[in-house]
Amino acid sequence: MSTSKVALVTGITGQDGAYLAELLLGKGYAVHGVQRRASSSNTDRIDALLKEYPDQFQLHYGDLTDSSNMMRIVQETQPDEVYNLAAQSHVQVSFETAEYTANTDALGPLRLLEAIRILGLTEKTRFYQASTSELFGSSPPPQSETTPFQPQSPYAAAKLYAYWITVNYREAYGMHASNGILFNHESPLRGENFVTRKISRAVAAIEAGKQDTLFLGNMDAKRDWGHARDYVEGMWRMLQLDEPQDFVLATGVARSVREFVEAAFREIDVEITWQGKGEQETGIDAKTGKTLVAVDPRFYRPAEVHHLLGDPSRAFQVLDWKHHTNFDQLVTEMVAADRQALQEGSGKTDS
Ligand code: NDP
Ligand code: GDR
Repeated sequence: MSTSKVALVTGITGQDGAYLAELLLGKGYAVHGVQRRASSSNTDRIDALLKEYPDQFQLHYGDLTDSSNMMRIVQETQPDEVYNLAAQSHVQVSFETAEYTANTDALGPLRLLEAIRILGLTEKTRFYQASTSELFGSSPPPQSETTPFQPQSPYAAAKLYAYWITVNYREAYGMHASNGILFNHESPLRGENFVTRKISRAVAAIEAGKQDTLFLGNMDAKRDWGHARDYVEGMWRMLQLDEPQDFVLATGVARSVREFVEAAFREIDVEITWQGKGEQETGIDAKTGKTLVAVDPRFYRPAEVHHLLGDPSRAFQVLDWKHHTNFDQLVTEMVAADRQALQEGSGKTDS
């Protein structure tokens, strides 16, 4: 299918930005991405796409904390669809950078919505807000679109504002604005300090003899982990609906961090057995007796979200969306990619 539509994607250099760009470019969209200025290159995830689609794919320097810049980019690009993926997206980091996180994650979407409104584009431009399962926080599982929000971090509190301002602009100005309430989604492109990628990289590095031990925080936390490639498809489907609505995207299966560790080590034929409890817990290689996993309380959070498990029924019914990659396939793909990166000499081992 080919289209002459124009999409503006913030957060283009992130994990989801790369998968979404690939999807939209493949559908024939002209894609404009917002890139932050950085002292060294931050376009690794999209460099291949920039080469492959030189006429369809263009980057603009920008930052969600800069209203006039957002206004200019929206004016210049006149997008049919805006995907607001940009965020300070790390929950633990948000406790240390609470004000900055609020500025980017709460006021950033407001700035974009205001740009669309002030430029008279409310009829033309559809808006996707990257909302999150972190909004549910301590609400017991399973969580759906009707579950009360109980945010547990500055990140989640900022995203709560973004969620409601998106609903508000939909209701107040009739905008086609939707929230995707996405549960955790991962991939080989996942940032290196999120737990899944930290684990997959460590497993590859331990196998290669480049790392001794993987240090983690709370291993009891449970998450509903899917693959980013599946989730960007759901984002796009939301903006193709006649009526804007909010949707949970999830797999419907939750696993603990500990289970992710076990599955990842199985990929290199290592069986982990656990000893001790709490801060004393260690993961031992059942064959060699070596300690491969240990707890470092530095990775504990001031407040934790213990159990996220999504109910994606509405997305299945209305969007005809379902995940294709399950937990085991996700772990296999991530560990394989990090093993290959190490073999090719591009794997960093600084976790
Ligand atoms: P990443 O952390 O991989 O990417 C975040 C992107 O936002 C990067 O491109 C980053 O740029 C950019 N960015 C950060 N701050 C600013 C700013 N002030 N102005 C402009 N751009 C900025 O996140 P993901 O791709 O994983 O997630 C995409 C979105 O979805 C985020 O909003 C996240 O909060 C949300 N989300 C993610 C989920 C997940 O499991 N992945 C689940 C639910 C929601 P740079 O590369 O320069 O740092
Ligand atoms: P999360 O993802 O906080 O769910 O936010 P993350 O991978 O950071 O943590 C998941 C769980 O693992 C526990 N954990 C650790 N986490 C990290 N990062 N590092 C560790 O060493 C570690 N040890 C244990 C955490 O405590 C937590 O319980 C992600 C982000 O992508 C958000 O932007 C998004 O909104 C949500 O997912 C849905």
